[in-house]
Amino acid sequence: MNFSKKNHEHKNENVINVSKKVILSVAVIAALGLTSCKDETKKETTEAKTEKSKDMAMADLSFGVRGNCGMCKSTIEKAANSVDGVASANWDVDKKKIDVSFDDTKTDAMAIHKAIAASGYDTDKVPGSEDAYKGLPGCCQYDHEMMMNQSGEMKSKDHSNHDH
Ligand SMILES: [Cu+2]
Repeated sequence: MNFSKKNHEHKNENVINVSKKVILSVAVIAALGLTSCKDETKKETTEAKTEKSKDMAMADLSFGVRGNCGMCKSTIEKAANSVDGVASANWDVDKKKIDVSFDDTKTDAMAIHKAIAASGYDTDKVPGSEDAYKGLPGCCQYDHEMMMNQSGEMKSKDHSNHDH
């Protein structure tokens, strides 16, 4: 009979549809599994890299940078950290001095001086960009004559204010 044949065909179609769905979900699961595996591999690689960079020769550098306040500190440190290869940067508001630790296979001292100067701050080697300085908040527009790279001792030995 025609009717029953049609019904049978319909059933077959359903079976095909179901198996398609099964294949699809298996493929999705497999893909998900692959992705998560990849993610784990990526993580491991990053961790290995971090460990490697610890073993690499890191150079430590300290130099004078003028500035006034906590906002200056974040601008200066952000500028230093933006240099590829810089691992850490810490500017001391009292001493007007920055301590930078960097990978000397990736960058050098001058690149760090220049990055800080570009953000508007004088270093003891590179004068700060005037345009960037003008854009700094008023409280951050430090005195260009300010002493930098001071230690407590240097401060007390400073005779620059005396007339001889
Ligand atoms: Cu400031």
